[in-house]
Amino acid sequence: MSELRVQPLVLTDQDVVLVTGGTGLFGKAVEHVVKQDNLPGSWVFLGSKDGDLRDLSACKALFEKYKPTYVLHLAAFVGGLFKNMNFKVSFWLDNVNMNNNILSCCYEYGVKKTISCLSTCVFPDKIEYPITEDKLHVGPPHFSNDAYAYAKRMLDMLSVWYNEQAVREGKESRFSSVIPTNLYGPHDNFNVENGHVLPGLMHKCYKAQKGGSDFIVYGSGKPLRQFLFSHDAARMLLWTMLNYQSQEPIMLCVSEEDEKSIGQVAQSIKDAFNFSGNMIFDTSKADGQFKKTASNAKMLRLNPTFKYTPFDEAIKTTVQWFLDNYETARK
Ligand code: NAP
Ligand code: GFB
Repeated sequence: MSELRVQPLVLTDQDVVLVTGGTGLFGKAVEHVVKQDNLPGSWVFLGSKDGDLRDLSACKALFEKYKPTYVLHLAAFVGGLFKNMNFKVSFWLDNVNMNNNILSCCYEYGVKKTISCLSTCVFPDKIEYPITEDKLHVGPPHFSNDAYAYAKRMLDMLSVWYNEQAVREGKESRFSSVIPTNLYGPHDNFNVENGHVLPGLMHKCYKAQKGGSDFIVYGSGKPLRQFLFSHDAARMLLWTMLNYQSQEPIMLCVSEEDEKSIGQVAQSIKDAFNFSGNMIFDTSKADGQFKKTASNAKMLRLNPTFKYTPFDEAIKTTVQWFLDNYETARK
C-alpha cells in the first residue's frame, strides 16, 4: 500500500472529529488551525472534565454521545524530564489505560481514521542519528522516561494489531500514529517542576525579571533538542489525517540543522523577555538525554511544500501568549 492516498480524505459537515487531549498544548493548537482554516465538520475538543479516559465506561459514553468519524488521540499523562523521572508508574498506568480504552472504542465504533501520538523521546537512547521512524523498537529507551516510552511504544503496537484485526475482518486498516519532537506554544504547561523545558524557562525568566533575581537554567545547557512550534505540529497532524494512509508512524519535527542546545534556547528566551540579569546554569540538575535528533525526511518527502514558522517568531508568540494569559496559564 502506498503511503499517500491517491485522493486525500475530504471532511464534510457530517464528519465528527473527536480530539482527545483537546484542552492541552497540542489540542489547542489543532483547535487554532481548525478555526484559522475553517475546516468543515463538527470538531469536539475533549478535556478530562468531559470524561476520565482511564475509565472505559467514560470513553464509551463519549463515543456513544459523539459517534466520531475521525479521532485524533492526543490525551496523555505528559511532562518534562523531571516529572518523568519522578512519576513512572503513573506514566505507564495512565497512558496505557487511556490508549487501550480509546483505540478499542475507535475500533468498536468504526472510526474511519485514528491518529495517535507518540514522542521522539521514546526512541532507543543508543542509536545512530538522525533517528528514523523504523527505529522505534530496536533498543531500550533512555532510563529517565522509560515508563512513558514503553507506554507509547505499546500504543504504536496496538495500532498495528487493530489494523491486522481489521484486515482479517475484511475492513480497512485505519490506525496510524505521529511522532512529534519537543513541542511548545500557547496553552503550554508553564509549571517549572513538571513542565517541559521551553515553558519552564519562560516562567523562570518571567519570575527572574519580576523579582530581580538570576535566571536559572537547569543542567549544563549542552543537551540538544529540535523544538517544533505547536501550530506547525497541528498542521502536520491534520495533513497526516487526510493524506497519509500507512500504519507506519511519521515524525513531526524540524530539520536536523534546526536542532538547538538548551543554552541557545535559554538565550532566545532571555532576549524575548529583554531580560538583562544573569543567566546561570545549575549543573546539579539532570541533563537527561543528550540528544534525540530525528529526521523530518519522510514528512518533507510526502509533504514537500510544508512551511515552518520561524523559531524566533514562534518563541515571541509563545512568550506574548504567556504574558497575556499569565493569570490563567497552567504554571
Ligand atoms: P498537555 O498539554 O499536558 O495536555 C494533555 C491533554 O490530555 C489535556 O487535554 C488533558 O486534559 C488530557 N488528559 C490527561 N489525562 C487525561 C485523562 N485521564 N482523561 C482525559 N483527558 C486527559 O499535553 P500535550 O503537550 O498537549 O501532549 C499531547 C500529546 O502530544 C500527548 O500524547 C503527548 O505524549 C504528545 N507529545 C507532546 C510533546 C510536548 O513536547 N508537549 C512532545 C511529543 C509528544 P486536561 O486539560 O483536562 O488535563
Ligand atoms: O523538555 P524537557 O524537560 O525534557 O527538557 P526532554 C529537559 C532538558 O532541559 C534537560 C533542561 O537537559 C534539562 O536539564 N532544562 C533546563 C530544563 N532548564 C529546565 C527547566 O526549567 N525545566 C525543564 N523541564 N528542563 C522530554 C520527555 O524529554 O521530551 C517527555 O521527558 C516528552 O516525555 C518530551 O516526550 C518531548 O526533552 O529531556
